[in-house]
Amino acid sequence: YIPKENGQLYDYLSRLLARLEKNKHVGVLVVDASRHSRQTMVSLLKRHHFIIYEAGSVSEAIDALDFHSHIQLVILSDRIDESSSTDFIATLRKEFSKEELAIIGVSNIESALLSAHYIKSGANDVLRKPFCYEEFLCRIMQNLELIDNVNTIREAANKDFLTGLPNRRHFFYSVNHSFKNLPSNQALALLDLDYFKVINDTFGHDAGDHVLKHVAKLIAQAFDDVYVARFGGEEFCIYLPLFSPENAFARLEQFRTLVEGSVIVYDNTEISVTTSIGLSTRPSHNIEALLSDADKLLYEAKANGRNQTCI
Ligand code: GH3
Ligand code: MG
Ligand code: MG
Ligand code: MG
Repeated sequence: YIPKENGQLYDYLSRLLARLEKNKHVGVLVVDASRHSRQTMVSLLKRHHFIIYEAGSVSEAIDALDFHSHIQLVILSDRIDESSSTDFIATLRKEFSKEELAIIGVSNIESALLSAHYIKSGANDVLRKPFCYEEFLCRIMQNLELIDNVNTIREAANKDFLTGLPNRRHFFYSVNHSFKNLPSNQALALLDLDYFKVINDTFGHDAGDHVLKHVAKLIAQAFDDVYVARFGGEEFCIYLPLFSPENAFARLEQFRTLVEGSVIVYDNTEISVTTSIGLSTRPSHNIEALLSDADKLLYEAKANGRNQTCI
């Protein structure tokens, strides 16, 4: 128990405790050919609750990183056999960015250029032996906090804040990065809730938000095998690669009736909503062209009386 009045110390210790809690999910890989040095390092790290892995060689290290995706930190000694530490770091950097995997070099090489060499090859940090444990831990914490912060920012940049669905930006990014060329059998659906303004006007904006979250959750569940996004307002987009027009139409119609039949309860009030869908099945390599096609079809669905899928 630390009295709150003890301001700075209290802040420091509560940050430390929060970090220790997080560390239980963080994998740390200790790479050193010497078993004895590994053990020294491991016993130090264990006190900080990390999940610890050991590798005695470069190939063991690569295997560990391939197998355990929660490894966020590599402590790399210069005592490794198959290559120099800096070459090994450069190799790792081809696969793992500095923002997803921190590498801290630990070396007893007597060279003024030691840190420069390590950092140029891609290390996040370097310590010269013998080092002070307190500093070592501070540097570990600093690097892990940086990874956490980058992850937080990345998530905020990719997610729609209200619904938690991927946003428009992330939708384009992931579709374009998944396919060099879009497959010719594909479908893209634009969904727009019907008379949503009436829902807002009748039940209030918070109720409208609740409806959007509800529909988003249905979308995430029903289309967890394809690409979905909230495009803005009450409009959603779904990209179905490798789907025939018939199968895509069936999936969207099934979803449309699911929304139509679902009763959304907000503040003891039952709200129902329907959705209009424009479904493009053009074999185009251009996602923008598909979108503009789907938009026209969505307009048609609205004009024809809403609560329908136009293909
Ligand atoms: P239509 O059937 O033609 O699509 O009619 P509509 O009322 O759904 O369409 P309209 O474009 O006139 O209105 C959309 C409304 O969605 C207006 C806007 O205030 C509301 N809206 C947009 N984003 C949000 C949001 O994040 N939360 C809430 N509650 N409302 C939103
Ligand atoms: Mg509208
Ligand atoms: Mg609408
Ligand atoms: Mg709209």
